[in-house]
Amino acid sequence: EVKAFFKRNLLPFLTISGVLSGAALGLILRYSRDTSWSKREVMYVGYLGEIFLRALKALIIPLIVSSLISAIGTLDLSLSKRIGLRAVAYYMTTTVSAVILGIILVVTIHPGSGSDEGIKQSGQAKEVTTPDLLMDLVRNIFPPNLIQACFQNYYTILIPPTLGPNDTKVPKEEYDIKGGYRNGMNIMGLVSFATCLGVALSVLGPKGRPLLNVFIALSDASMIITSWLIWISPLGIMFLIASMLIEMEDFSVMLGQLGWYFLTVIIGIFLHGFIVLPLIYTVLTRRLPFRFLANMTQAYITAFATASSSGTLPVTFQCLEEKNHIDSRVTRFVIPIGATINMDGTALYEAVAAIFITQVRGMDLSIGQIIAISITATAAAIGAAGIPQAGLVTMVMVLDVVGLPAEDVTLIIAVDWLLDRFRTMINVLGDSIGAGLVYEMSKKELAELDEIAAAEEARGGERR
Ligand code: DAS
Repeated sequence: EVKAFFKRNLLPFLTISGVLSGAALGLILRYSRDTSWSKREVMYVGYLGEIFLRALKALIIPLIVSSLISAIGTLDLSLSKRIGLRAVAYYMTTTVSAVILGIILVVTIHPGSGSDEGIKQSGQAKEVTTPDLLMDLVRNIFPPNLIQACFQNYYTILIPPTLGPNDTKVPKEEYDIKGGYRNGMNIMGLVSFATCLGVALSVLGPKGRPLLNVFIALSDASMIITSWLIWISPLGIMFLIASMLIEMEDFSVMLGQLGWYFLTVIIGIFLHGFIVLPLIYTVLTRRLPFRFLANMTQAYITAFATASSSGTLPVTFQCLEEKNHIDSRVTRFVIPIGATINMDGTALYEAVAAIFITQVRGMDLSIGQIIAISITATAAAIGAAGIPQAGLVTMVMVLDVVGLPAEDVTLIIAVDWLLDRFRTMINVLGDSIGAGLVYEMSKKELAELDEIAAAEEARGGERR
């Protein structure tokens, strides 16, 4: 019994020990000397982590495109519509509830009060306005060139490459300073195209089957590669966390208002992720969420280590299908969309950050402005990509709505690289619980679909 338990939980056990040893290694290295670490040394420490991160990213396109197309293509249209609507209803409800929770907390704790000696404007932000970001969204959702969408996204770079932990990991050439855009996958564009193609193949019926089979095979093959990759995640995560710790700014930035702001976001994120969402899951499925959450451990640890919902996608699929036995037609349909538009952690963070900055600026907000902030924080979270610090960029929309300039984001940038990891963890958790709920609500219809398919198969066999 004990042997079976360890065999079943070997990977999460290894991963958690990877996190702990990464933290220990990082702190020992960091405090082993008082001079700061050079970028080259940070790269050496994080080398294996970088390999793991890039291997995960390499899987994103084949996995997202083939999973969406094969999932939607194999479902009948009416069921796809119902599953899609259930997913979007859940996404909207949980994102808005996260924003409301964030606003209640930041107004209650009021982290921006007191004198502002703890807060300093650090770094220069590019002049970015809401129309810029709305144009980014349009360019991303409707990519004029699908091949280009595989390596070029339109997310405005707010802060030029600085010494922030995430930015030192992104080589300079990946910042196209001319357009101010980051070269990375345009996941939103690929998701919108794959959804359309999946629907088209479903409409096409038998004639589309040969192409659909290609995507089904590609999706399953990508999952096999994921199951190999996941076994190096403990090592990858360990070095990602170690390199993160040796290059982080010293904790003194956490004193004063920034520390209270950090605490407000963390309290909100954990309340939403580990109380509100599990409560919704328990009420709707009439089952306690502990086993479901325990089975997702690998996914949210990877989310924390990579700070990228998209990068964590392969692991999220694996945990949902292998551990929580969610039907792959549901996971491969709702997870790529959820990882792109459902970001509860980011929505809560954007509302808290914007109101915190108004508090530091000594501004009083009217009810109308608070409502405007909750709407734009929801929209900004939907528009944020599943890449590191995307939420920091789209927050410009929220600041804009209360008349604050873009560079005010530099007030909170010192702790953003760590908050990003926590909010990404909750983003992934929200997507996972969403998939679990949509599956529970769609079980019966999926079974009926299987019966029809089995009957057709039997009839086909008789005819042959
Ligand atoms: N890092 C983003 C993600 O991957 C979240 C954010 O930047 O807010 O979900």
